Amino acid sequence: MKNATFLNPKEIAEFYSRYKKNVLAARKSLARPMTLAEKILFAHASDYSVQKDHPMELQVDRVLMQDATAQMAILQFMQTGLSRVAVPTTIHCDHLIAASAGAVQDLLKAKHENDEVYRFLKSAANKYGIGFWNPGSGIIHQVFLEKYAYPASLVIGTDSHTPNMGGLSMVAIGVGGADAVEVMAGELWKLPRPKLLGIHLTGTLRGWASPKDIILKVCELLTVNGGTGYILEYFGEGARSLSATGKATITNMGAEIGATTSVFPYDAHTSRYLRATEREHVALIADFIPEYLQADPEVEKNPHSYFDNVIEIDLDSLKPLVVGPHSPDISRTVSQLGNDAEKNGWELQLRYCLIGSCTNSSYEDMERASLVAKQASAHGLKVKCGFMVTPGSEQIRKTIERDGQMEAFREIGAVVLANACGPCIGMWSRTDTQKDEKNSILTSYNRNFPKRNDANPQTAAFIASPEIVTAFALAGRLDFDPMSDALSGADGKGFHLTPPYSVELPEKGYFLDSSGYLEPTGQGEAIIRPDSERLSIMTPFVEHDKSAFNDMLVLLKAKGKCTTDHISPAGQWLRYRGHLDKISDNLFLSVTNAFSSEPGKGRNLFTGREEELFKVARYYKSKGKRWVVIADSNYGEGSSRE
Ligand code: MIC
Ligand code: SF4
Repeated sequence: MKNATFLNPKEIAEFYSRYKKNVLAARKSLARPMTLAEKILFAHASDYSVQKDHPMELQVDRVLMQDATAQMAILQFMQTGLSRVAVPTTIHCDHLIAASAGAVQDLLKAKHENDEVYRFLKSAANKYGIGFWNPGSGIIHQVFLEKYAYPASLVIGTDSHTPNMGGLSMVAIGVGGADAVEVMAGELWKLPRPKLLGIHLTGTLRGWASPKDIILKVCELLTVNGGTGYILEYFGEGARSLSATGKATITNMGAEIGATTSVFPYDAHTSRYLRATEREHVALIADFIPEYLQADPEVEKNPHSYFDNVIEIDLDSLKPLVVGPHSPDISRTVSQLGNDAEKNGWELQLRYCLIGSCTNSSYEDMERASLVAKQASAHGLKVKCGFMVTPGSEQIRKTIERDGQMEAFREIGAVVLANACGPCIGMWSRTDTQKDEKNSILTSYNRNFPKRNDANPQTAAFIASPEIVTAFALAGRLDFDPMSDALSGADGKGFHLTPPYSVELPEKGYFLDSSGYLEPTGQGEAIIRPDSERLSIMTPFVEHDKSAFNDMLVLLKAKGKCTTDHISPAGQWLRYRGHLDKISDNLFLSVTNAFSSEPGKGRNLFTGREEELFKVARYYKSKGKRWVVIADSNYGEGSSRE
């Protein structure tokens, strides 16, 4: 078993015997049926009698970090003076690769430009006993799902889409680097006890509807902050009808509604996925203890007694959706999009369609999208706008290269990007539009707030499933309905697309690949160039006494939506994620301040000048004056930046 290096069989067996014992003890102590999220949390808790308003102290099984957030986390870990991490940890290099010409050139360029950051992360990983995944090996969540996920485990990751792994029946939560460092240093992890929201799925998906549409529906129903403070637990016959990777699409995007995480019960799909990805030893045990990997039967029978809130979604009647622009909860059916676009004056011509990202780059996603592409090729039709494909990992890339999906994409005119985040996080050297030019794009990603993909506030970004995105690329227009409108083939004859059927797992098995992995040796030193512009060694923070918080100046009062992307934008700033002083120059750049006319600005109370907030903050610091920020309702929601 090749993957034994990733999930040691002996440790897995020990984990499940401990887990079972802990669930039984918690059930006895609570003396009532439990949901799955409760079983996993209580089995990892130091004390399951904790009151609802007390934080739980949890034993975390694993930590994962991506290259943008890992820099600051490792710099903090170095302050602890420890020689190795206390829990298994991995670093995945995916965020710093900019999309431009295509996979090969883009990867070479990224390796050159980020050389010192990669060197630092690699050397630190080696020294501190952290597994390291090289740039190009895949997007953090896809690689983790393929190699490290196992049902009932508890992981934290320095990326807000860590809940992706909830699709494999585990509790996976996105955190900032400081939380990760505490766990890596051997501390228990504190989590305010989440509330529970049950999502009852009935029926089965039909036609063009896909798992993506389930989560887009949840976004519509709950809105962008409706999940705050909740774990979303899916259940019902509809939940049992979905593939493991389809479930991961759904739990991934729970981040968009502010949910702590989302989780699906274990079933035959999960088992098949584990077996297909070299984790048969996990499936063998999990298949034997299903009652520990799902909610107790009473919960499904009477959900309102066990969840704080319950919503129902009927999959039989679910239609494919398109959300956006600018927010994932502005939703309508695909068929209504044309009308909405005309009414709102959105550019009808699509400039780009992009599929992939950690949310939708599984084999099943690529297969369904490629079935649409093949229908077009059969009629000699190519895409009518830019079309980019991001495979989620080298394993997926090699498998779809072997099985022909990649060829199908190329045939209709796709550019294949590196196995990385790319345009999903604004790492996109886009040249077809002028700055501030109004235009429309459609992606299968998860976030679509202004400037997210290309730094242009006038780009209207919409989100849909990969197969719907591919269908739209063939029409090149927002006012196209793949379910009823005909496309015109090379011979001028019209034809209709038929909905793609699902192939859950590759018939010939995955092209298994771990070539991008480096096992740590525990040797060497973390390398930082003394003159570095990208990395700076940190100095310990001073401990504050309470009196330090008196008589402070108000730097800003946030008004309206104020996510981490308003507080510390990404895109070009990803460069400085390892340099505390330089990254501070993007502080609050996009925040609307109740006391000033332009976003990112505020009044300096000493000089009376209105200027960038980071300049005001630096000025106060130079005068020894402390300052405070007054937050609005969703302050700090979104990404995992600290
Ligand atoms: C994102 O999707 O916004 C990111 C980029 O992955 C962030 C992490 C980061 O900014 O480093 C996230 O989701 O946490
Ligand atoms: Fe990367 Fe996009 Fe996923 Fe964030 S959401 S981890 S940027 S692919």
